[in-house]
Amino acid sequence: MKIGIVCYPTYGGSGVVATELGKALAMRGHDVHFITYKQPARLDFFTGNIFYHEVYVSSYPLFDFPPYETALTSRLVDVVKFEKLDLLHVHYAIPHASAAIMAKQILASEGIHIPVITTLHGTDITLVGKDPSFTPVVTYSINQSDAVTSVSDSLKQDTYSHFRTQKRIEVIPNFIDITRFSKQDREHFKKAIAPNGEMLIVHTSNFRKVKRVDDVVKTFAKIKEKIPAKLLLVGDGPERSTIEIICRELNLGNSISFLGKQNPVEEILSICDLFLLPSETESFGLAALEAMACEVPVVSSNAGGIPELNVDGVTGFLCNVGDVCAMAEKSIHILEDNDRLAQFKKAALARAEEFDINNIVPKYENFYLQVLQAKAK
Ligand code: GMT
Repeated sequence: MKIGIVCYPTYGGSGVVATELGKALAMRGHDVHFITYKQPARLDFFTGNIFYHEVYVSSYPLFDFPPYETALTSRLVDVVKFEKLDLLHVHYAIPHASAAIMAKQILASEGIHIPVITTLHGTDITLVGKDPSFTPVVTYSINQSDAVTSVSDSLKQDTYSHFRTQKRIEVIPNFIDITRFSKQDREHFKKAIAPNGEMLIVHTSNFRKVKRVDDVVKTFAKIKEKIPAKLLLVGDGPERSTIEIICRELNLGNSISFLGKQNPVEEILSICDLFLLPSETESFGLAALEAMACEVPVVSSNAGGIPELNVDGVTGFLCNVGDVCAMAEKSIHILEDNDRLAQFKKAALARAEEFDINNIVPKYENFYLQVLQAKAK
């Protein structure tokens, strides 16, 4: 198949999933065309069947807001037409789905019929998409897509409750490449960070409000009262300065390291004992899956699709959003007994293996075939 993939090229979960999917499809023999405004962060190798088409938005003094969606639409029309693509798979509804639908309509006027598959990732539905300023366009784009997938059942239900749509939504969860994300021997690194055998707690995110990173710090402060521990905060974003202030106020400066954006995140996860994910909403929790693949149990909120990944009492624990006392109590329960910790680590890996890339990518491939067959009828 010749597949066009549109996504955010940044470190965000939707971009990571889209890029890893494209790479895996290319490895399985498909031609994959990425159409994005920058080279996707995870597009770290090229083969003869991976192509990258940059979307260039020209500037003009009149434009306070560069018309990215228009430029993307035009590029999609161009790439579909000249590369003879079989389908477009767009990740994150805003503005990718609406741009693809516009491109589809332009191409149809020229007799070219390109199926559009939209994958909903989370905040495009639960946060941004339901903002009234976007709702009509997101609803229309979902309804006009040839097919729609969501990354969890929870997100599928959220889509039905926030939008006027009866579109069939196929749930295809996030996935992980277990050959890349697996526990690595980094004992020297662990000794440098935790010289006295402290437990290492970790959180990775884009430091947006929805991640409740302040809850991570508050939970950590409570854990530290009972267990010698250090906290590694990986990633960056708008909340980071506020979080740094909270850490100073709680006098936690020496116990918390802000590592910023890191590419080889699996090397950091490999030395950690517990992952905290207290999100307000979370459609799936790819960051938690990455941790679990590196044998790190997860104490999380029970928001959105997290319970579809993190099994309460087995791979970690689920707590109500904002209940930092419960999160600290459950974390201590896991960390205070070495045998119990080992059991949770083993279970986390076993659960992560269910989401291995080799189990999930064929689901997308089969879905594409169904869509193409329906189009051919
Ligand atoms: O987590 C983020 O804020 C980034 C966001 C994205 O779209 O880049 O992630 C969303 O998509 C991921 C991949 O499908 C999911 O694993 C994340 O749970 C989801 N984030 C939220 O729902 C907040």
